[in-house]
Amino acid sequence: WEWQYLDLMRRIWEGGDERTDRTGVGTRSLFGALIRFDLSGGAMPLLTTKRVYWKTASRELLWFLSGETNIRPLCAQGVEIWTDWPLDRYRRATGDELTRAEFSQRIVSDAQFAERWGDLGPVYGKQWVDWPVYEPVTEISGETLYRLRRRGINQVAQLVESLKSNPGSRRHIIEGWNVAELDAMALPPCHKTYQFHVADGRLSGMLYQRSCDLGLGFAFNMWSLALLTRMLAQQCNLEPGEVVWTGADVHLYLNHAQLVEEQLMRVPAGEPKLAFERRPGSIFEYRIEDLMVSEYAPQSHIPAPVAV
Ligand code: THF
Repeated sequence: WEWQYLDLMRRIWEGGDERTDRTGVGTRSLFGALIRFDLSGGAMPLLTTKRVYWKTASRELLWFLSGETNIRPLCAQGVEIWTDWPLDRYRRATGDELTRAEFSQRIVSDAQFAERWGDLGPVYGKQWVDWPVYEPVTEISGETLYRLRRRGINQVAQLVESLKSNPGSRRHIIEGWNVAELDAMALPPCHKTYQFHVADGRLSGMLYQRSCDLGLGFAFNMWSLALLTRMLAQQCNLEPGEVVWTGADVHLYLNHAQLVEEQLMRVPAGEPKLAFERRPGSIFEYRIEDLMVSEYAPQSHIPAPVAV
């Protein structure tokens, strides 16, 4: 499968449309791509042509499932993949030029500081497990007044229920794109729509990603899609089926030239596997220690800067 990734990378690097993007870095991009992977036998879509920090990616997914939108629990685990956005905001607002490490340390050690500067707004975690709902409370001179319901919709819990009670449904969806709240998010969701499908006792998962950083984010996004599908399958007593990743604006940042050129010279090797150490009581109770990856002997990590 990894050739699908490398071919896409080559196609974009050699023939993608060059465009200026939000971050000002510049990209080459292609609109519309699809990659499939079969999860049978414990297989996972983990790149072998560079080391991918699958624990970091998994901690991010568990953080989404916890409903958190503050980077504090991530920083406390040494996960810095979301730190650059709050840091950027902090620097702009205060003119304080502290380093990322100092900022992250402060987020961990100072709860008030974290509350003030560490929140990303109503991003994935919020929308996945607490999508806001308004309910009518009263009518005053012909106008209905609404209030925010204390608990929003837990899409993930509802998904597990619907997979169990109505597996044949074509509505097994988790949606991150809450139009009304986009402005309040540090970054509107990239991996915005997940859909699941049950056939022959197998659970497949599909992701629609509106925007994909192919050099950096993709490895994480593909891993997380597969991990989420596997966790849901375990919870619903289904066998893992396939994952189908689709990307709309799929791009390579121009400052990822070294990564791209190095990775395109490498050849995939090995078939990494994932097993769960136990079956947690619910989809919300997985811990990093529950994940056991084997047969992963990747080539060396290739660092690349993240565009903020
Ligand atoms: N913005 C951009 N420009 N690219 C992205 O991939 C991206 N995301 C999330 C939100 N905005 C994005 C953030 N996710 C890394 C990985 C995932 C990220 C952000 C950064 C990253 O730097 N990975 C390094 C290792 C980092 C580490 O473990 O310390 C790598 O080499 O993989 C895509 O969802």
